[in-house]
Amino acid sequence: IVGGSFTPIESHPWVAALFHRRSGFLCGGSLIAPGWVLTAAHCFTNGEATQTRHLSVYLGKTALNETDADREQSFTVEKLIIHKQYNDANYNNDIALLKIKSRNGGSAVRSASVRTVCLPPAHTQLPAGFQCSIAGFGWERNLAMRYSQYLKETKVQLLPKSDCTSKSHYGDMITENMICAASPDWSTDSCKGDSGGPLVCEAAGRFFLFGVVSWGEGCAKRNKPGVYTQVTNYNKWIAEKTGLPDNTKG
Ligand code: 4AZ
Repeated sequence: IVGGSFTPIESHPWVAALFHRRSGFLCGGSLIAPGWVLTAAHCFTNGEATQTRHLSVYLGKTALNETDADREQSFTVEKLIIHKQYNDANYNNDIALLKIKSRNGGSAVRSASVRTVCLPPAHTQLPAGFQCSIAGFGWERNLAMRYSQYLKETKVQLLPKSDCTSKSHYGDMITENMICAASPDWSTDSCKGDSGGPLVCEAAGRFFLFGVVSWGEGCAKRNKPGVYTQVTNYNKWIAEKTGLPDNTKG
């Protein structure tokens, strides 16, 4: 996260940190059910990251390279489900699911530092300008070359699609499965390493996962908003793949 502020995991308790045995920190994610983490498909395009035995998932983590046994829960990956129509050329359908299990075979246990985030009702749209938050361990500036040691958060606003698809922004690189968000002064944004993590919007007193951090041209650059996978297009896919009830039809 460029700009924004450091935050304890208790303020974003659905944030997951995904690690690869060899390469270390890989991506963010969001806990959508006690046994399921939603993340980005592009986290797994480096072929070896698709070997689930090399992956681990941490919940309740505020510091990337420190263990806080009282607040953390760790998991292996039982199943990695990458969207079949994920397109590595334009990041369309940049969404994936991880089925997680703890050392003793269990799921995530709810606590102050670990809890699920709601999926928004299918095809609901929030108005342009709506303020949402993003959180992650990604770079704190362009070309930082290192991840943030501590979890950060920031506020961004949903952009009108017509702005995001305008020539000055991203033109036809934006598909119907993408939403754009930025700060009005372009000072704060998601960045490398925030991928897979949550764009969460509060509505009717609840927190809903509206986006998955996907891509952008650089970070916090003028006219180059962060691009997020539009989660409301995938309620059916998520229900199918997880077997969870689709409670999101409104
Ligand atoms: C990346 O490289 C990346 N500003 C993620 C998010 C954004 C840009 C790049 C959005 O993973």
